[in-house]
Amino acid sequence: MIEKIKEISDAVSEKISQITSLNELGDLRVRYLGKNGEITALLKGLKNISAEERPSVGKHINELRQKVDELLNSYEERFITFQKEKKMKEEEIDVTLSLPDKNACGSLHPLTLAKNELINAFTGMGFSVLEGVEVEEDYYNFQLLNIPADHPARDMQDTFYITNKILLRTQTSAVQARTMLSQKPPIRVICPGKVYRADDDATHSPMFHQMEGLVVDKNVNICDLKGCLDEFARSFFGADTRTRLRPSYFPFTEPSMEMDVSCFMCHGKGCRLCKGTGWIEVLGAGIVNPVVLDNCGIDSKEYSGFAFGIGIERCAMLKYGIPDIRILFENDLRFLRQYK
Ligand code: 2NM
Repeated sequence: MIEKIKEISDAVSEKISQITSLNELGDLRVRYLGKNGEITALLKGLKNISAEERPSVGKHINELRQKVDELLNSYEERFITFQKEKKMKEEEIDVTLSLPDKNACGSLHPLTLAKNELINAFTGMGFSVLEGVEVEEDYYNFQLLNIPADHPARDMQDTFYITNKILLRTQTSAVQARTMLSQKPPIRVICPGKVYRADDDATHSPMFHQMEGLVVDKNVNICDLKGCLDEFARSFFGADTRTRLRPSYFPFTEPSMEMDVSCFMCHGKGCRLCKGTGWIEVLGAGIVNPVVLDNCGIDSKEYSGFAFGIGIERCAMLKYGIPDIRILFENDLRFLRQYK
């Protein structure tokens, strides 16, 4: 019996040192101290032992039972503490770490901002917005607009040709030519969009954005043109902006002119932005050449119109003080984030 007690004592010590979970600890408790456990069985067997030996053997068994119970309890405690600490370590949070900015969100590109402002200025005056195709036919891009075959714009050096007759549009006027062909006056449209020219330096990009406008109705004249563009200039560059028209030349308008706005940085005194002149050139415009109206199926004896073309990059560069057009297309986040 004493041997059996020693055997169990050793077995428990060995087994308990190998357990890896509370479940295994529970199993051990059942195996030794449970109703049908090995130590319980020893106690039950006491009745078969002689009366002289019974007290001493009984004492040993009780001591064993107590020892195993204490051992199991202490392991259980250690196990629970160990698991708690492990969990704490795993879930440790460094409250001094800075969080990723959950409120971070994108913003519109400065060109989109400028385009939206240009559109707002004109839709406020009753213009509709029209977009067309970027791959255009020579016929709509040049021919209808009175740009002759020997005009420099038609040169391979200036225009990206896809075939003899198909090209990347060099201006959005083609959209307006198509509009005149398909709609009856009164026409009041603006056409913002990408245009392409073989040009590349600090102020020119081979792809850039333009917004052209067209008004066709009865008795449209230069006063209408000036009133409309003055209104635009004050809306886009500020209420105190003054404008001036200078003569110019475009094949699709006659007469043609360019519009300057008073420099919004120095208010006309002369500075770096306006190169000391007090004026900044912002757009080209003119009375639609009667030839263009007739080409597009509108009777030039009954109707007249004015048209204009604005460079969106140029407007954005002026308004946001951007010195080089290429910055607009590099997508450097340090630049873009300034326009939130
Ligand atoms: C400009 C300057 C002047 C223009 C003309 C037309 C059309 F289709 F009516 F003929 N659209 N846009 C125009 C006139 C464009 O850009 C500097």
